[in-house]
Amino acid sequence: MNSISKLFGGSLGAVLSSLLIISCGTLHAATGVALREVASGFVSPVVLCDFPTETGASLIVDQAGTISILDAKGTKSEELFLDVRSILSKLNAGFDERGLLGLALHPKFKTNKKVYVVYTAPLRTGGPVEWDCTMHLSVFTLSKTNPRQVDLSSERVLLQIDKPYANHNGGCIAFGPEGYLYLSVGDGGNTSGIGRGHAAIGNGQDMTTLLGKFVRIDVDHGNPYAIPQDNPFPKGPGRPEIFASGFRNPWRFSFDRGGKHQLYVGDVGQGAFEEVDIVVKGGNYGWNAREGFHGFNPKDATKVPEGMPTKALDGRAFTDPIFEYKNFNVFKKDPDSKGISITGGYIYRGKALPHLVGKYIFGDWSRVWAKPDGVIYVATPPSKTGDQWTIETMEPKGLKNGSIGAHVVAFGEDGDGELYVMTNASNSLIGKSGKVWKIVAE
Ligand SMILES: [Ca+2]
Repeated sequence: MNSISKLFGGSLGAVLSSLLIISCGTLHAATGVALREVASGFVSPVVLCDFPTETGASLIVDQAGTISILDAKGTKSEELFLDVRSILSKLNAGFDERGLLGLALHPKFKTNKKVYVVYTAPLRTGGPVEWDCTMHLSVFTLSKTNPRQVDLSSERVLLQIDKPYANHNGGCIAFGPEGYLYLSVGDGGNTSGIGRGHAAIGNGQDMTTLLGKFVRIDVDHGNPYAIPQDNPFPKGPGRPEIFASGFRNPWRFSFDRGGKHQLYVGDVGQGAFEEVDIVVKGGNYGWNAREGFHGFNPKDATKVPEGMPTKALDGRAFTDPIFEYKNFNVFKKDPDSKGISITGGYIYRGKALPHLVGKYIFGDWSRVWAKPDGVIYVATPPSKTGDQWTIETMEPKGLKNGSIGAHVVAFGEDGDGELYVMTNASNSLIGKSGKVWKIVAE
């Protein structure tokens, strides 16, 4: 008997209880879960993915520049899978969005041993004066003598993207279902899509730069890569690598391993709205003319303009997000505000949590910038086209108000489709507070 029935007893209790279930029926579907710590001692873990040559093992990327193996027994390797610390741009002893940001193994990794990595390197020779760094997309190969280690000297840089500022890197990579490599790139940094290195129309809207875009390339052909002939603009104008445009800081994306294998991304907003997009070929997701479902004024990010532009300057229609939520920075005391910076996640397709199958699990960095008050959210797709997604706070067992007591840096997915949340408790690249938690049944 539940507590309401206990309190009122008999049929009245049953009626009240069912009313409560009706009125709150969708509010707590995100319970029945717990977070189990599976690895610690990281600075700030940003990627977890399957390591297919060892059953049950995963690779974990630390933004500070290292990759470790977590074996099937849950033991973190002493020896590093890859260590790029010597080739990274110098990182702040404080908050920093640069570092080692992306990892993807080639779909035929077991035979070709190719490992793709994204990191921020020092500004390349000849890079624009006063710009900050150069983002590298590189391929490495496994050591010929050690199957648990990448050969650092095997690096081949495939793509270099100069960055005017240190922030808004994106830097997430994954192979799509058709075998092409996708890379998310931030708008160049600073704030509101303006300043040094930002086009007058905003980098997200400027098709001559890869900043503020999703890039798609064919790493199996060409030198160093080929442009897929079904890219939306294979012959220009602008950069033929572009798959989709109009992003600010596409921080973490994933392909749904089930369903229609769609590409989901969390695009970090300026201060009013955080959003999730399903990224399609040729889509323009609006930044910096739009933030979520709203207009955006780069000259005053604190006021949401009336009306919403529906078309870019070149006439292309903007693509709406699938959902947005309010940001505390502008909507300080609004009960609908959910956070300050979205961390994109995954559609759950595992076995351990049947009630989450088909839902999008994502998070927010923290409800208060410098305080470790990150939250995990569960978004449920509408059952009817045209209806809204619903967003609930995940309430892992033992955690008050959904707060996980750390910043939510990223999510990961293992070979079985089970999900992990990666956290950092220092809001910086100082210390070793970074942890990896598996989302498990309560
Ligand atoms: Ca957008």
